[in-house]
Amino acid sequence: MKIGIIGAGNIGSNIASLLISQDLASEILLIDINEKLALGKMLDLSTLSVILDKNIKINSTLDYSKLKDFDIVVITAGITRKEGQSREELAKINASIVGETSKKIAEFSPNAIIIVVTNPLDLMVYACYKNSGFNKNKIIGMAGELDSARAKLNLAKLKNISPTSAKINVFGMHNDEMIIQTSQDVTKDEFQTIKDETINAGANITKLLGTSAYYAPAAAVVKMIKAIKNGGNVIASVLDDNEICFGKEIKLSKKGVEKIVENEVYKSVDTSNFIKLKKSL
Ligand code: TXD
Repeated sequence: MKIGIIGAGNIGSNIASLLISQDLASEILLIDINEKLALGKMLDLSTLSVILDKNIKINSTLDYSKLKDFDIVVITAGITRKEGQSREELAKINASIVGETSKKIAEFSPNAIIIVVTNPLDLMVYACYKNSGFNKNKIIGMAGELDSARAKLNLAKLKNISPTSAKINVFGMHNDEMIIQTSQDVTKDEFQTIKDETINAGANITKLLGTSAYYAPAAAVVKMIKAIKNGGNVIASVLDDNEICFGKEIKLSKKGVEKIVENEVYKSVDTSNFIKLKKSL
């Protein structure tokens, strides 16, 4: 598969590294407004591919015409929230970056599946949809897999079980209003603790690193790419018929979203803020 990555920063470059090590791409193209950064990452990743004995074409460019007929394009391009900047301001700036990028993807890779990573995630999926003109089933946002993994870790810690056996998922918006669902036996207090820790997980990492998490977000994107390649279910942000977007369980294939797995929790998602913000983009 030919996989393009727009934004060769922390998440973008880690996605590339995982794709190389797991033999998931025949070709990788990095595009970043910071041409030097993309070139440097490309050279480092190319060397990594030789060390791992992989034959993968890896390039970097600012020229979108090189993104011709790619199968999957991941958008991580954007800016991070500066001090004093409101969520609305960030949404507007990143929506214009994601919007421009989406138009270019549509021009050169009209059959691609787009995975959006840039925050604020659900709104950026909408911006991508509006600007690419793609069908809803070709655009998916990564957040639910990341938030669910964080919830699994928190449940496992509390119950002293292994995170891989923790039965808990996160749906809805990728913000403080996320909806957690578990079939595990937890008390009300335990549930609240897991919820609080999951909501704060990203901010805690940012406090420690001075930048947002990137290993886990990159791995979550790669999980989605595997589901596209081999078929499989993931939690991802997808648009509904009312052009509202939030995290749901979906079945993926090479054609994109095959099916949304219905779940009663979707009815309890508060979409009012999303609707307000999408109008302001
Ligand atoms: O769950 C999730 N979806 C997320 C999302 C989890 C963690 C972080 N999340 C968001 O992903 C984060 O808030 C950012 O909006 C994106 C990317 O995060 P990353 O940590 O990779 O940010 P970087 O390292 O700053 O990389 C962004 C790159 C950087 O190299 C910029 O030069 C580039 O984007 N950039 C652009 N590239 C191409 N075109 C344009 N216009 C552009 N603008 C910035």
